[in-house]
Amino acid sequence: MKKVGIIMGSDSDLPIVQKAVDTLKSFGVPYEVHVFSAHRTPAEAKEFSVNARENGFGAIIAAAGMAAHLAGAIAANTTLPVIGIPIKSGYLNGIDALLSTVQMPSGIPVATVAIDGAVNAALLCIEIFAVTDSELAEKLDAKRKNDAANVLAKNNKIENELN
Ligand code: RP5
Repeated sequence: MKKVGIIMGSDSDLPIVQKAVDTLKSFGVPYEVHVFSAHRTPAEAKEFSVNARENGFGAIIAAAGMAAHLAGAIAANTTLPVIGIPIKSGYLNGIDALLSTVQMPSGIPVATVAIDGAVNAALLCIEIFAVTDSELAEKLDAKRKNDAANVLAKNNKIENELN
């Protein structure tokens, strides 16, 4: 199976990024984690991106806060799917990172999830891999069913308590 590259702009992003790691791990999807910054270590970010396909990656998650150019800078150097996680940090609470990540010019796409949306970033990678991997697709179906059962159980509890 291809790997997911998980790149974060700073180690301060790790508490959020960890949720993507945990999600990929729970599906048995291989990954590599790195701290590369579009601004502080642009050469390393570029080298990773340029070589990602031949190094066995199938998708890349890029998490960054503030003036978050990481996902776009990575997408500029690869045609692998890039999923951006805008991280909530600094004075603007992630709105800055959201707009920086989502507003890509035509031709260089970045699929942007919600602010701090690390679980969905991982699930999108899994869904991309599941297009050609029926075992992964079955695991995704099972998770959806399990999640729905949990919500219905909560609904039953509240209905019984309040009605
Ligand atoms: C961004 O700036 C990082 O992705 C992080 O979210 C934010 C703050 O970084 P640190 O100053 O905590 O290293 O580049």
